[in-house]
Amino acid sequence: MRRRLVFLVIFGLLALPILGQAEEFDLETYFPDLTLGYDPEGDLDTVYVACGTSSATEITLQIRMKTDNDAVSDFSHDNGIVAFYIPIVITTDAPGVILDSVDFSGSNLSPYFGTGVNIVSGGGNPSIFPMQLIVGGIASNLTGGVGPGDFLLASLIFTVSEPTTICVPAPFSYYLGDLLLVTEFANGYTPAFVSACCSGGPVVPTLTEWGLIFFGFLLLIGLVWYVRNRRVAARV
Ligand SMILES: [Ca+2]
Ligand SMILES: [Ca+2]
Repeated sequence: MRRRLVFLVIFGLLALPILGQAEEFDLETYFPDLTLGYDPEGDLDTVYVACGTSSATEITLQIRMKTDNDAVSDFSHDNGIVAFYIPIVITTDAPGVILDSVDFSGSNLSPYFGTGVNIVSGGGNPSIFPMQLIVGGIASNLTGGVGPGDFLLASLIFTVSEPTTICVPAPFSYYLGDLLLVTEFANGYTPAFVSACCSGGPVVPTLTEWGLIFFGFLLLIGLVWYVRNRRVAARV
C-alpha cells in the first residue's frame, strides 16, 4: 500500500505542468510479479494516436487505448487494464514547436488512475524534436482496472507558430521494452500501435488565393492611378 502511495505521489509530481523530469516509470517496482506475455482476452488491444482540436496556435494529439478485455468493477481479479506505459517518438515538420502541456483531465479512465509524463530526450527539453516521450498511468486499486472500451489516456498540446504537421510515427524501446499494458493479474503485454499525423497552425493563403490578392492589389493601383490622372486633367 505504501509503495503504491509513493508511486502515486511520483505520478502526481510528474503530472504537474513542469515537463521533463527525470523520474522513470518503473512498473516492475509496482508489479513485482509482472509477467510479460500476451493479451489474455479477445483481440489484441490497440494504443493509437488521434487528432484533437487544432487552431492557429495549437495542435492537440490524443493518445488513446482500445481494449476488449473485460473488467469487473469489484475487488475480484480480471483482465481489466490497471497500468499503461507508452513510450512514443514525436516528430514535426516546422521549427518553433513546443510541447506546452499534457492534459489528463479529459481522459475517460477511472478517476482513480494516477497519470504522468516524462520527456526522456533532449534533457527533457519540450522544444527539441524528434522527441522521445513516455506517457504512463496506474490505477490506485490494482483490482479495479478498466475495459472494455475506447479510452482517451492523454492529450498532448503543442504550441506552433507556423503551419505544422506533428506526427507520432512509432513507439520506441526504453528500459522496460516497448509499449506495455498491464492487467489486474500483473500480466504485461505489448498492444498494437497505430500512428497518426495532425496538422494545424496559422492559415497561409494557397497559390490561387495569393493570385487573387495580387490581382486585387493591381486593381487598386490602377484605380489610384486613374483617379490621380482625372484630378490632374480637371485642373488643366
Ligand atoms: Ca484484448
Ligand atoms: Ca476487477
